[in-house]
Amino acid sequence: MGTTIAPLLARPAWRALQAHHAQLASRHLRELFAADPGRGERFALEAAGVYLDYSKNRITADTLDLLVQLAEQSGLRERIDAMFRGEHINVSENRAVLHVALRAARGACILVDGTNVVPQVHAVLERMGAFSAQLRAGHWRGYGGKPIRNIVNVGIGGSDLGPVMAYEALRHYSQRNLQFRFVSNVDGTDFVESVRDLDPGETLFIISSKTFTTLETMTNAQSARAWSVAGFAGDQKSVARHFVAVSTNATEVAKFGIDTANMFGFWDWVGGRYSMDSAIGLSTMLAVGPEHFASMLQGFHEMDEHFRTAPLRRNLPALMGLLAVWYNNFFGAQTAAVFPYEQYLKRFPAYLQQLTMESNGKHVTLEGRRVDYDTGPIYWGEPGTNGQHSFYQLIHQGTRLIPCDLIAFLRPLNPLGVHHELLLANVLAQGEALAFGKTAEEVKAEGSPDWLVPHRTFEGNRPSNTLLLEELTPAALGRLVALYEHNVFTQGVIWQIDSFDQWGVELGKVLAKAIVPLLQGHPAAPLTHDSSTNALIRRIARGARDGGAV
Ligand code: G6Q
Repeated sequence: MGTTIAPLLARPAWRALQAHHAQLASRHLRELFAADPGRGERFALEAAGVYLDYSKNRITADTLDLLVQLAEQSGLRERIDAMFRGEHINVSENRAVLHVALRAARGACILVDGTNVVPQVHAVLERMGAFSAQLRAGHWRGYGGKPIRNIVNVGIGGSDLGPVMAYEALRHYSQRNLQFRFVSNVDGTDFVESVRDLDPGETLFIISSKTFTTLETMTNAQSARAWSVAGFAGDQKSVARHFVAVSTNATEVAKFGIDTANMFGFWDWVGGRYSMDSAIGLSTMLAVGPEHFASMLQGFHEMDEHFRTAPLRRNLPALMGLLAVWYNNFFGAQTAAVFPYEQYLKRFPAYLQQLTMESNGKHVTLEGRRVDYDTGPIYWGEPGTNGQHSFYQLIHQGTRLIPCDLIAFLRPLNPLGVHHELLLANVLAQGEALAFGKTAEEVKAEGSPDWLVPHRTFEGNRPSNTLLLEELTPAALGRLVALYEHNVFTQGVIWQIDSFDQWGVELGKVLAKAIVPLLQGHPAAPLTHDSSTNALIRRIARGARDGGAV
C-alpha cells in the first residue's frame, strides 16, 4: 500500500494538534468571531453544488493547517488515488472499493484487476432503465394481466437503508400511481403489515441481497413468495411476473426460483452500505424514472471528482472528515449529530448511521494492531425542526459536546405560505444559539431574577457545520450522499482502519443460527451457552410450549 504511515500518535501533525488543542480549548467562538469579522465568509467553501459554512467550529486557520498536514501525513491523497485506481483497499476482505465506478461517465475507464468495469455498470443501468420504463408505463403486467401498482423491496442493511432513504428523499419526483413498501426486519410483523392491504396480482417484489443468503431477507422472500403464489391459487409460474432479484449471486437467485433474466447484478467491489446507486437502487429508479436516477448519479460523480481533485484545504469531504476527527480525538466528543431541515430527508440520519458506524466502528488498524485512540463516533439525528422540541435541550445546555451538521435547502419543494422561511430561520437560529449562547449578563439584562439566571444561561461554544444546497433534486441527493461517503473515508484514513469491512455483524448471526433449533422445540441436546442465555432459552421454549406468559 505504498509508503509506510507512522502510527497516528507518532505523526508530527498529531502532536502539534495536541499542543494546539491545549491552547485553543478554552477559547470561545464568541472570541474567535470578535477577533475576525470576516470569519463567517472566509471559513466557508462552495463546491459541487454544496455550500459549507464551517466557521462555527472551534478552529483557527492554524487548526486547519495542522489538520491538513495530518491528512497529508496519513497518506490521504495516496489513499484517494488508490481507491479510484481499484486497488484492494478493503484489506481484510481483499477487495477493491469502487462505488465511484457506479457513477462514472459512460466512456470512463476504471480497472478492477485489469478489467474496465464501467461498461458493465452501464449495461446494468440500461437493463434497469428498460425494465423501469416498461413497468412505469404499465406494460409489465402481473401474471393475471393486471398492471403492477405496488413494489415491495425486500432487503436489509445496505440493501434496505439506501433504497428507503432515497425513496423518501425523492418522493417528490416519484410516479404517484405506484406504491412502494420496504420490508427488512425478520419480525413477521414487518412483512404482514407491509402487504396486508395489497393485491398480489398488482404487487412486484424486488428481492435485494448482494449475497442472496442473508437470513432476514431470505426468510421474508420465502414469505413473500408464499403470499404471492397463494394469490394465484398456488400457481408457481406466477413467480416470474412478480419477483425480480438484485444480487451478485446468480446461482442462489436461480435456486430461489427467480428467472436470472429478471436479475440485476452488481459486483463484490460495491459494499452493501455503498450500494444505493447500484442495481440495489432499482426501487429508486422505478419510483423516479431512469432520467432522475441518472441525474442522481451525476450528482454523486460531481462530488467524487471534487474529492479526487480538489486540494485538501478546499476539499469538502476531506474538511468535514478532518473536523470530525478534531472533535472525536481532541475534544473527546462521543457523538456527532446530523439534522436535515428537510422533511423528505427524514430517513437520512438512519442511512448515515450505517454508513458511518459500520464503516468506522473498528478497533484495529489495517495491520490488525489495537488502536490506542478513539475511532468512529456515534452518529444520530432527526429532521429539524422536530428535534428542537425534544433533544436539542441537551445539546444546548447539557454537559456533552455534540458537533452538529445542519443541512438546509434554499428552495422548498412544496412552497406553502411562510413555512420555508420559518424552517430556514430555525436552522440559522440553532447554529447561532449553539455557537454564541446567551451570557449571564444578557439574561440579567432581560430582567431575570438572580436565582433564575444560571438556568437561563446558554454557554454556547457548541460547534456546527451549516450545509446549504439549492433544492432537493436527485442530483443534490447524490452530492450529499457522496459527501458523507468520502467524509467517512477521510476519517478512516486518518485512523488507518478498514472502513469497508463489517466483521462485527458476523458473531451475532452465527450464534442466532445455533439458537434457532433450540427455540423450535428441539432442546434434546444439552444447552451449551452461558447460564444467562441458557435460562432465557428455557424460559422462552417453556413459554412457547405452554402458551404461558413469559
Ligand atoms: C453493508 C453490510 C450489510 C449488508 C446486509 C445485507 O455494508 O454489508 O448491511 O448490506 O447484511 O446483505 P445482503 O445484501 O447480502 O443481503
